[in-house]
Amino acid sequence: MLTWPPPYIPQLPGRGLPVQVRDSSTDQLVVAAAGTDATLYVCGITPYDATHLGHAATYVAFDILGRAWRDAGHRVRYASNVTDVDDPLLERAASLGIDWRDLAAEQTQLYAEDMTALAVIPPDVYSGVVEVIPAVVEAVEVLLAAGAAYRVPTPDALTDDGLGDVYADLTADIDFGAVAGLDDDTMRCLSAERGGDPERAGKRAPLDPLLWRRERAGEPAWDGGSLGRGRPGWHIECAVIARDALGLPFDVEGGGSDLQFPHHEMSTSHARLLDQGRGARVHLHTGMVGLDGHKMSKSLGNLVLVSRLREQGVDPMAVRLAILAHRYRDDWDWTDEGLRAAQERLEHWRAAVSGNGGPDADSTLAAVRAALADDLDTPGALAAIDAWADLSLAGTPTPVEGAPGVIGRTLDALLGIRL
Ligand code: 5CA
Ligand code: ZN
Repeated sequence: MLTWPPPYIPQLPGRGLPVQVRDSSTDQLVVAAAGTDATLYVCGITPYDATHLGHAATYVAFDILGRAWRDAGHRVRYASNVTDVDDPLLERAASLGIDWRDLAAEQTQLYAEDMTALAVIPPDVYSGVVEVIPAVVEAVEVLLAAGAAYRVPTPDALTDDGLGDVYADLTADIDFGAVAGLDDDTMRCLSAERGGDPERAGKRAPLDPLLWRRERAGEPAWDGGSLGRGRPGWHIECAVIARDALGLPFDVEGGGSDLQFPHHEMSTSHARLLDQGRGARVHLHTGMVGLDGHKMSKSLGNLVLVSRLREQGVDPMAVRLAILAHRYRDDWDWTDEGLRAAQERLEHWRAAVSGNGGPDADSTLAAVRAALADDLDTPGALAAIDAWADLSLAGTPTPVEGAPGVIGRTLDALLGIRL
């Protein structure tokens, strides 16, 4: 799948610190990348109702991780997906009376434009599910052959040839549950809420996730080799795309906190069984962005879209800055007030860097680096820039030539804010 153009990233003097993040599975601070190569998989959009502020906040958060990694000297490899065939997309296209492919293509394009405007560095590997169906089929065949998956009869399938849908048998994975650490009742509730089918008859256990769905009337389907025509389940898609793009184990698997269970629990379990090893070393989840106290979500329809704000003439850098004013792992509400504050901050910073000289920038750069290395503390980074800007506007007695340029490049390279 085509990505969007990468933003220019200016060079900074010196080097960033090793980046620590709080692993959402263990709640421990850990160094996010194990070696020189830093590998990241972030779950991409299901292309409808894109790109709302919740999506944007999640991708901006992981963009900050990628920038901090680069600054610390890592070679970053970033992979992401587009869930371009799945039940919610098909249902939305049906309710709009349009072809699901047209809806997916149009929304994926809009997402790319929004990401470009928000200066998000594009993934190195960017795959639609539709592009990786043969690899998914092969993976499901491997799990079946290993006894880690089983078939469930499908009397309602287009062709009742006895092959059935395929489900993962979670008892095959002794580490299942390690990603989210939830009890059974909670897992069952969340599974029902978030795309699972705990009530489906014929499964060995309620939580077992779908790997391959046989063709049903009116649904798209692809050649599935020995599985029969059908389409992939949700979690196996990310397991396969991440494995093929990054190898296993990779450093960080990320997304919003709504993905920790079941999606990342299941995709990590699939990855473990596919390669008898590990999925991601670290799981990282962003908080949920809400509006008026409710999670912003496609199903509730309480969305603020980046594209709508852009149409209204809002500076995308102000949108990005409004996001960065929050800790990535907190839940928070999008408000007009927050956007206004970001616009004012941007104006303040623009005025502060407009001179030739200013307060020494070295300690500010160091403070921004320290904040980002400390679990991506963007509010701390913004506070360091605020302090510099206040000094600059107050008029420093010993201005350093070129200091505003260093601050401008710091903002651009580390925070993705172009003044
Ligand atoms: N395609 C799947 C992942 S494989 C999916 O969850 N798509 S999505 O379009 O629903 O969400 C895209 C990303 O935005 C996910 O990482 C999701 O966790 C995140 N996200 C969704 N809603 C919010 C929200 N209100 N606040 C923060 N992040 C959100
Ligand atoms: Zn995913």
